Amino acid sequence: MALRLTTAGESHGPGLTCIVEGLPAGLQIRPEDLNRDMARRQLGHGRGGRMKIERDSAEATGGIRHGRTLGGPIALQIANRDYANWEERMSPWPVEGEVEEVHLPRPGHADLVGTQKFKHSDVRNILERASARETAARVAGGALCKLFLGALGVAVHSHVVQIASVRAPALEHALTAQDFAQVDSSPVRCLDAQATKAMVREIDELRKANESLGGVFEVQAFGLVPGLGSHVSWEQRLDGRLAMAICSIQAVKGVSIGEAFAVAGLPGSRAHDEIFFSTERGYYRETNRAGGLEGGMTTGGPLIVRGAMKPLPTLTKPLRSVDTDTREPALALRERTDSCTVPAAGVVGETMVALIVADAYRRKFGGDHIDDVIQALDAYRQRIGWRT
Ligand code: EPS
Repeated sequence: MALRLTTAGESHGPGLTCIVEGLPAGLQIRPEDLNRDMARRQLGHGRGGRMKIERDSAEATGGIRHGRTLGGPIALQIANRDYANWEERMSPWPVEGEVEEVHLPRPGHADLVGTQKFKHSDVRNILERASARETAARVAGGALCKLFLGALGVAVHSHVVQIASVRAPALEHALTAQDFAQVDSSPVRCLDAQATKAMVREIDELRKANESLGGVFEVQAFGLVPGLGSHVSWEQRLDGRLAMAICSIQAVKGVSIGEAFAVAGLPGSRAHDEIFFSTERGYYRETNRAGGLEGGMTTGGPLIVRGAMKPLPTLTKPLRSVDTDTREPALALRERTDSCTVPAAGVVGETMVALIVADAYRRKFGGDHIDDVIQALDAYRQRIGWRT
């Protein structure tokens, strides 16, 4: 049994849809559980004018009855409020008037390659779907995955560790789920107060200079059972599945798991997590350099995944490009845009980690009703003597 999340919709079209297939029946869902994460995704210093227009909320149109999942595909709809300003340009059906085409691809965006591949002359046919607006639909579906994981004792959180040249200081202790309680009150979703101030300053300064900013977010999942994922074949290794999911987020170009890039430079004796056993704790480790994964399987320690985001490719002072109609040199499309979305990308990262981990629980424990899943999980925990 696998879990699937599919989205449809364009940034300025009528709306977005998310379909999640593979969740068990009997899971309790409240509208506020979906909308909390959707609102969190809209926060963050550095967003542009669009976020003043949208107030994202998901309407369930299938798979949920009286607040419980039925076991079939779940459909969620998110309206684009901005569609009111784009009705003619983005109408699904032919319109009377002339709609101007976009012919100025932005370096770093899907624009040019997308038009070549899909035989479109209008760049808008590509940029509308490539837009990170699509992540609103992912987050709605991801909230369902988080609710499923919550019923199994798993919590997924995120924080920002770098924006442009500003890095949050390395933490002296391992984080727990409680450490994330206040993270959304930082305007950049950073756990360090000093770094928050420096990051806000960096965004303001670079935005004034017509620049966009990238950065790094970290997602951690707590309460996992050991043995999710598998070493037996490449596509079941959880490291690989997580890397793909994080790299699928718009503008993410790099992923690391645990202390990946740091341990690459260390001798083996300082790179791994030694194993201990006590009758009270069972098997345990005192470090978590592996980020909670060994051999493509969860160890039971916190899962730690980072995503590195490039600066957004829509620039208010555009880069050089070519007019695809005339093939003459031209400046790239200049559009309303965000200058920094790393804080929002962290929330999307939570979604993607929740999806991959929830899928791993579905594959391992099956079950048509949530009670069946809990029963199978309890039996496994007992078999391996897992106490945490
Ligand atoms: C985006 C450009 C901006 C962002 C958008 C992603 O939209 P607009 O072109 O309407 O100003 O605000 O993100 C969202 C709308 C969202 O909900 O996150 C892009 O080109 O990727």
